[in-house]
Amino acid sequence: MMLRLLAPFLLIALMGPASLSRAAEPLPQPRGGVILTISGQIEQTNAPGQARFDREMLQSLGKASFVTGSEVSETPQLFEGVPLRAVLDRVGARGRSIRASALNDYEVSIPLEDLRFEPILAMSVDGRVLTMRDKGPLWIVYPRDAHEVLRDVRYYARSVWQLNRLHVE
Ligand SMILES: Nc1nc2c(c(=O)[nH]1)N[C@H]1C(S)=C(S)[C@@H](COP(=O)(O)O)O[C@H]1N2
Ligand SMILES: [Mo]
Repeated sequence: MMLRLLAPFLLIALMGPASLSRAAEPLPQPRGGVILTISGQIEQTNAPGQARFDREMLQSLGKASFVTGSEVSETPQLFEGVPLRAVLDRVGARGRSIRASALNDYEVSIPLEDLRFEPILAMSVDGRVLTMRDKGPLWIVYPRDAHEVLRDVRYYARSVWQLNRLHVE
């Protein structure tokens, strides 16, 4: 009797955290053009060994924005996009670092500790959607003006523009 009463609660307790996490939902197929492909140590895929995202899928993961100066512009600009953390959570990334690559084959390794600075995948700057011509469609941007330590070539080098691939390792 007792067990029958408790069973539903036990079930909920067992399912709880995993079923609430967005990473548990299967990743849909992109309907628009793929602008970001994630590979490596990830739990969610929608192509063999890869998680592919179109713009809408990325936007559905959340919004983040900040105003900051950068290597590109000392005049502070408004960067808007999706938190890098939300994207990595969505694919169930498990690793220590990500290798970020760009359309121009630039590549850099970003330690996952950097997520503490809440970098974003910027999709627009000062309200203008980023095109490939101006460092889009995705640009990893750190909130430099919020943390003195980010004023460093290490982080500038991790500010990958024309980003199109992330490999979790
Ligand atoms: N796609 C891409 N992103 C990149 C780079 C690059 O060559 N290609 N260079 C990096 C380096 S080393 C720095 S210091 C900053 C500076 O960007 P800037 O050359 O536009 O000033 O961008 C980083 N992001
Ligand atoms: Mo650099």
